[in-house]
Amino acid sequence: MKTSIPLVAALALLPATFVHAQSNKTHDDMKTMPESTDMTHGEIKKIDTGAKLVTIKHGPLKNLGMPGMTMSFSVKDPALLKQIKVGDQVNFTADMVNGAITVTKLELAK
Ligand SMILES: [Cu+2]
Repeated sequence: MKTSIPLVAALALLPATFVHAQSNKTHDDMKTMPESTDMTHGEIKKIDTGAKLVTIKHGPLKNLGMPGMTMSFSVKDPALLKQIKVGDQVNFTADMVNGAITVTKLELAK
């Protein structure tokens, strides 16, 4: 009767598996970083509606590995530019779209 050997082996693994599952619970803090609210603060410096460009003095853009600076961005939706004016404080997200760093989401900071 060698069929009992695999059963014993399986039982021996159980305690280790249980401890591992418990230790994973300490990683719950990862849930406190929702991507949707990961916006960067900036100040509008220049708007070029024709070229669909906006110059923003911005804080660090973590997803692009970029430190804070003043630079121009393409805009995905030119309608965004009608909602802002030079000097506005904004929160925005930017991403690489077709090789150009592009503002993908923008809202006025309150
Ligand atoms: Cu930049």
